[in-house]
Amino acid sequence: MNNKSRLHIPHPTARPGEKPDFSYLDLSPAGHADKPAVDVRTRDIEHLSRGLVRVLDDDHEAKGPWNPNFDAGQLQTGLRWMLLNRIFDERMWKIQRQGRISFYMQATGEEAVSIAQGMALRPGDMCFPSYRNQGLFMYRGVKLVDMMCQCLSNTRDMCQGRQLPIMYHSKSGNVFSISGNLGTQYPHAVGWAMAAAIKGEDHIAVSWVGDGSTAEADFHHALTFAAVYQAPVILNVVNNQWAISTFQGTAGGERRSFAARGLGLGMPGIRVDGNDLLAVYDVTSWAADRARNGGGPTLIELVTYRGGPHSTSDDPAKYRPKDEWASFPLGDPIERLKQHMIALGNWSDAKHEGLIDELETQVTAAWKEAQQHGTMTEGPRLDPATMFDDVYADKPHNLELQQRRMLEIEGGE
Ligand SMILES: Cc1ncc(C[n+]2csc(CCOP(=O)(O)OP(=O)(O)O)c2C)c(N)n1
Ligand SMILES: [Mg+2]
Repeated sequence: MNNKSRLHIPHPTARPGEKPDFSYLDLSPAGHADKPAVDVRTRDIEHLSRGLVRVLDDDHEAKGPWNPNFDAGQLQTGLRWMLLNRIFDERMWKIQRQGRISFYMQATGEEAVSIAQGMALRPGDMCFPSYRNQGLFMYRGVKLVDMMCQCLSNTRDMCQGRQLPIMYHSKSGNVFSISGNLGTQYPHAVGWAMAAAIKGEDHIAVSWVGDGSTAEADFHHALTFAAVYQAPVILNVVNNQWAISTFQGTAGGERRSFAARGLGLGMPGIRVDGNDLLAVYDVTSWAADRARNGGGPTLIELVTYRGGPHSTSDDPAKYRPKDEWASFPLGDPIERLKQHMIALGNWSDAKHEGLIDELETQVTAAWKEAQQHGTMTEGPRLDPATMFDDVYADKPHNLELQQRRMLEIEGGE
């Protein structure tokens, strides 16, 4: 036997107890990436899928052509919403640990994705989010109390108790329902964008998946349709390095960047520092302009790090070093923006603490209000008889039977 073939099993660079090792991450210095015109040919910007668009440098200074030159108000808006996202997540985590909701997922360390991209889009654009885009729901007008009531499956739950906690939607905010089946939002977004193009609208669709979800067939189908029909869509891959306990290499990130996934189809890809609010905002605005001007889809890879556990159901200490987040070279998006604002002279530690207090109070008030509509242990409760409504336009026969049976049992008691 002289067979040299070997099955390659990707392994993360560090497991629990080992020193975190991010040497696999290609980093470009802030300000280095060029910014092409929005009608550039894909073949002329292939390098942007390999490099990393960064604006904020390690000394918290904004640099280069992708700097959106935010004024103090815009910087504060970005900081406020990212902080709200984090404080909300921290509170919901505790609430789950107290046994008052059954499940939760945080976006810790990834807040710049939802907030910067939310800021770069227009209200008429349609968003197809993943479960880590709660910041986007907040930014697009969903009240905290309504998000909490969804997690409580109580009488004010927007899903009327039919969904897992965190599966929000917002019709008025143009944010599609979160799906538990990974990646389904990608073809939905592309289909919506194709319809917008057929109707001659200038709205675009935007979707998000994680690094792990790029291994789903839906991801690839969606890319093909988007490229073939030049759909006005932004397809985001949030590369937070982990997919529950498997690292990004398991989904195919070892040899080429996720941003390069569309190149074979002629779709441009841009790899961006996902923890840099300014860079994410500007890259998203560029892709939105390109789509609105008939340039078709763009794939954006947002390089970030999942600072917390995957969800309330797992323990990352079992599969990655405890101090990995602290060693992540792109840091924490909130801390970086805060330091940038302090360096500019329009922010301070005292103002920051004041803002945290204000947002904590807002979250506490929302939680008080949410509980009035019922918790897992206290009423009021949803009427079980309504659980068959609003699922199918035409109720299937088997559900009719089940509903009748339930009413008989209830009536008999
Ligand atoms: C089709 C499908 N397969 C598997 C799962 C179970 N699952 C839920 S989240 C997840 C990991 C996804 O990781 P990634 O796409 O990187 O997103 P992240 O959680 O890091 O944001 C898996 C395997 C699922 N929900 N749907
Ligand atoms: Mg991931």
